[in-house]
Amino acid sequence: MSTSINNFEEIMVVRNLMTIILAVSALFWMGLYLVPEASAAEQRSALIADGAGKALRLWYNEPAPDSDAGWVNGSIPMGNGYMGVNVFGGTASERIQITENSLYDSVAGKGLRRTGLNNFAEVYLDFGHNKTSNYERDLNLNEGVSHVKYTQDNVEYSREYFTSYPDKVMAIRLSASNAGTLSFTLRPTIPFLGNAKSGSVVAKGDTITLSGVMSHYNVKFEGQFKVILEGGTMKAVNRKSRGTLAVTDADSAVILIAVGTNYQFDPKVFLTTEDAEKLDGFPDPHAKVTGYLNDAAAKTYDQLLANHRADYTELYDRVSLNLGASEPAIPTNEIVDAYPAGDSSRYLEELAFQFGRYMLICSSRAGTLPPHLQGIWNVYEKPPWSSQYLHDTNVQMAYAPAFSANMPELFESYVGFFNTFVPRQRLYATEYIKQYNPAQLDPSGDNGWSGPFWTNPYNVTGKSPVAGFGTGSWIAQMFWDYYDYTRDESLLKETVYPVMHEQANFVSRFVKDVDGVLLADPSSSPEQKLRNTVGTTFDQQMFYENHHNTLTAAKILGRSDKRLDIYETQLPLLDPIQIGKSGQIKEFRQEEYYCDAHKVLDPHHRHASMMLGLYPGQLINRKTPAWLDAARTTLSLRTRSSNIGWARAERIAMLARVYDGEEAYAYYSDLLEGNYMHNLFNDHRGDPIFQADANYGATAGVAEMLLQSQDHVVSPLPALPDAWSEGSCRGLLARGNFEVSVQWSREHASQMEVLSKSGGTLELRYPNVAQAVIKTSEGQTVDFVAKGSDQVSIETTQGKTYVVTDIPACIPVAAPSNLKFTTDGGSDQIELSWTGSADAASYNLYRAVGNTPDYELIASNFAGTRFVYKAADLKQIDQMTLKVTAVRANGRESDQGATVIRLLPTK
Ligand code: FUC
Repeated sequence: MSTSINNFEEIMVVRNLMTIILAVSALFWMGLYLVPEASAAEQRSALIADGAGKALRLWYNEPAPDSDAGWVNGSIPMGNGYMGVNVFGGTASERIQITENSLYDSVAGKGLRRTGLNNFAEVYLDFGHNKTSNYERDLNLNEGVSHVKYTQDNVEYSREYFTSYPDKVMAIRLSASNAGTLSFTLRPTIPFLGNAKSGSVVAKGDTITLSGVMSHYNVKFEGQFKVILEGGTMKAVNRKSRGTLAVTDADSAVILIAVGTNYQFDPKVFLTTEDAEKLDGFPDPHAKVTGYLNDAAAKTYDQLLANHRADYTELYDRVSLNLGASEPAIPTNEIVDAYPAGDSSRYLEELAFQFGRYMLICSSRAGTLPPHLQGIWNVYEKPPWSSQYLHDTNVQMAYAPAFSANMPELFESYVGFFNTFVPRQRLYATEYIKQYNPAQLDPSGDNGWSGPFWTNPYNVTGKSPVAGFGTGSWIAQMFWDYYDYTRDESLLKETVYPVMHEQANFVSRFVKDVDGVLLADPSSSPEQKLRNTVGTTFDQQMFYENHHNTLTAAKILGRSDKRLDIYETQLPLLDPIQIGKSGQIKEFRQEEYYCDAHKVLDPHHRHASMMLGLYPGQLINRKTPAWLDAARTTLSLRTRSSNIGWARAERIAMLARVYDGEEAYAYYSDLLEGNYMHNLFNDHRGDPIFQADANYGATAGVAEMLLQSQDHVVSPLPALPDAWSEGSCRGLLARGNFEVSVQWSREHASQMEVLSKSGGTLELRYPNVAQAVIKTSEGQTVDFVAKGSDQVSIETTQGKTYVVTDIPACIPVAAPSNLKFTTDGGSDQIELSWTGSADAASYNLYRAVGNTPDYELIASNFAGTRFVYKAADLKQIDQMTLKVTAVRANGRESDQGATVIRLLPTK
């Protein structure tokens, strides 16, 4: 596409208008600058008003009901990687449910709910407070701390809870406003005792030890609960293997909780075939858990809290989003119920964005198991889909916000898990190459690793007809993103490159030559019912992306080898995108019109796997405008009808990537309205079934609305909806390790800041950015090269912040619509007509033949809303996309156009 050039006069008019807007908005934002205390968040970016100081809180004025329904809808989730915790906040009896991600039973049963991950402990604090008033409980996202407070018998009781990653414990502080009025019984229990699980709870001194064995994998588990009192007395009572600690008349108390199992990140777990022997030789968790508890108990509560805060806020405070909401006067359940009506919709949108980040911080920490379908929270004996790891969307969605929402090191949790199961995948890879393409087999076993589908901490299934081997390349893409966002070369060398290269190795041996292209066989598009076919777009796109990224990484590291040569030869033959007769990106090669490949296919399917090159991939972007238009068409054909949480979350991002802020926002609204429960857990599809992926995915989707960089061009505010006309965001991460903050007013960026964390060239795209003022944060003028009016290129210095102000407003040019053929008899001449754009002084016509990614310009700057297109090859070309764009008098062209597919009429 041609780049539009601006008329200078228009810019000046707009500049004057902008001066007024900027002055008004400066006054508006100054109000926010005057927030009295400068928090750590404000110090990060002194220039962007980000609403720091505003508490982002979930709060309620009653406890969550003591039931499964209360757990899923009302309890407050916490976690530190070592344990997930759901706090109910009861007053007669507090219930704290604990999950440990390695406590597994056999994966058995049919249907949606199967045994698998088990509930670790149900812990009760019996207070007998039945006549309470002024009740409130909350979860403060700014600090990762939860509270309960109420009054009973004129005493104000309060409790504070946090789960600490650095100290590996949960800590609870219980206080009372009057000395000597705190009495309770601590009563940890083991849920679901029976054949599969045995154990006991023993109280001794100030500590209760809960321990036992989950028999299928011989998982030994232990939890310790220590009570530290100020004033009062405590008494250990043991009745029938049910130990309790009764506290009487204390001033205050602290409870510390540590848990663990004998599970380890060791490939032996996956390589041992006998389930009961997988953990053989690993030490009993007693010493480990005792160590966690003793180490924590050697510190004061305040020290533990300070450690937790420092660890948590270091991650959490990197990013803020301010949509102008103020702290609501009504509890979170009412906000959720009222959404999208009510005064607090913006607040819920901010809250849900940060809640996804919070959940990832809770559930994905280095050295601990990564988040599964339910993150790190499970109350059931038969959790949905066994709480496993699914690699056909769910795991990848969990990690989507890790990079864009600036918490890349949280991916270390997955790295540890991946390294544990990948040796098993290598064996599968050899098996599959032997089975599907024996001529390509490396007899010494150097066949790479193949993509898994279902995984749990103990076993990984090989292939599945439900999804093709593209799952593996999709995993490798997360590794690539880990590097591409952080630009840490030693990470690339040690951690990322080997994973990508080995995945490409498997793929390079697996694909087969079919009529000159290299296709996956067998191949399935996730969850669609047409299975074991050839060359689905899912597999082809994922393979293409990984081959491409591996070659890029090899160049960065200066590597060369024989297999890299093979990947290079194969890359152009992987045929990742095919455009169908509806103008759609085909999901299946046998598809002609949208979704007509087979009657078993669901045209409204929740998965949109043929679009993964658009998001989270990088294949379809502004530099492939014909593919981008096909992606837009496909998204509208897929419709908004799926009510599945994660699918809605994924579409937020996909629509953002085709620059449709309104539709992206519509999906975010659908998700918040239709899937978010009172505690903000995502209800997968209304059963209610909690699934964490949409929580993580919503955050990633919103991040894509605010910042994109898939083509390595840093693009702030690419898909801002009208509902967010005023706002700011701080600290989102772009590829290239650029940290980006933006403040906007009337949907126009008034200030952008880019912190260059690794140096290098910054390509920055924003309408009219080439006419803006660009300085360093120290006020030095910055040299840049303008690439048209909307992009600048800056050679950055590591550690410097680049501040962009005075960006002239750009009034977008409305696109034409309704492009159609007035006459087309299959000759070398066709006549086109369209509905004109009020902004157009003239039009441009383009065409893209077949599957080509780019358009060629056919005619430019012609007037009227009809065009007779004559070309000798029109008689020969089976399929092409035609596109008309509007051009304003100043030369600026509409970002989008009207498209139509031209099929050669069959004679
Ligand atoms: C995939 C998805 C479903 C669900 C399940 C756990 O099968 O298609 O929607 O998320 O995983």
